[in-house]
Amino acid sequence: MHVDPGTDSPPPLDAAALRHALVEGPHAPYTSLEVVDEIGSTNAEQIKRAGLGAADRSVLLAEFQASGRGRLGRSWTAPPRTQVALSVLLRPGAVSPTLFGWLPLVTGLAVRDGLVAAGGVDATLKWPNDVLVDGRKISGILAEMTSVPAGGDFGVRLPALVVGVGINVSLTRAQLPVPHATSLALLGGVTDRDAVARAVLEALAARHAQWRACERGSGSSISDELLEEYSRGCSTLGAEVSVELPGDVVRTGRAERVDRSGRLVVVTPDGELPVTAGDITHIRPAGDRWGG
Ligand code: BT5
Repeated sequence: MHVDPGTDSPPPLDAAALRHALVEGPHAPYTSLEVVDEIGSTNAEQIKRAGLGAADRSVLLAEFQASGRGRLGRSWTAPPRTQVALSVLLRPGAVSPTLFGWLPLVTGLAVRDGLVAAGGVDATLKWPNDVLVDGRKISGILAEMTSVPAGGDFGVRLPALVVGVGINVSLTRAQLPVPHATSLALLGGVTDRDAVARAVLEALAARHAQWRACERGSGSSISDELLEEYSRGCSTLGAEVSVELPGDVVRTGRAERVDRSGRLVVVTPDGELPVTAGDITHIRPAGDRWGG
């Protein structure tokens, strides 16, 4: 499907300026950055490229995705040039599986950092990694893992991780795919997509470097610093939540903390329930922080 952005659509991303800021220069955080007009899914493409030998820390942005992916087979949609849609390929070498579980959370924290720094909005995290403003979803994240040949003669494979981020920038109310979504434009925030993309990619680079450093610093476990910073930004903590577990089981309780494995620990009438995967609904906020 080809979708014409139309004459009154927002301007295209400035790929050369983004490359200049993020790829060129001795301390640039990324190894390559490409902007394509249209693609099925930036995540799917980066997984394919990982198998073809694409480098660690390469970035792909798309002006439009015809089949953007959400979690659990759901879809992610937005009209051309209305969002920042990107995927970063990470080839971190041998990182412990305990740390893999944290990648989506650390990515959410980075997107929140970037939106607070440059988006002009007060964003919070809904566990594990939805980014919300005023309880509405402004950004979704999908982290996927594949494995690629390590090189050499032994058939060894190493993990490659693709981190996909979609941020709603200029969508109007009529363009929102679901009523519980929002966009920077609707919130009176910054609608310069180059500025938003740059800030979010800088924040991702910083948080992913902090995440990689955990392997050396705290023995394959998330650092206290990242755990505390994630917890501070997470509006799920302290809220009354309803947890939809696999198999259509629903439990309610108070979200108390995120543990070292990245699980959400919910206190229910039957005791503590550590949640690994599951959809969370915020029923009642913690204090005055409302998180949707
Ligand atoms: C997510 O899934 O939120 C992950 C979205 C990741 C999208 C990025 S874009 C770049 C990269 N390439 C990809 O192909 N994907 C990534 P989940 O939590 O399952 O939420 C999906 C649900 O969010 C859908 O079922 C809709 O209800 C809703 N949704 C779809 N489009 C949305 C949008 N633009 N804004 C807010 N909500 C949306």
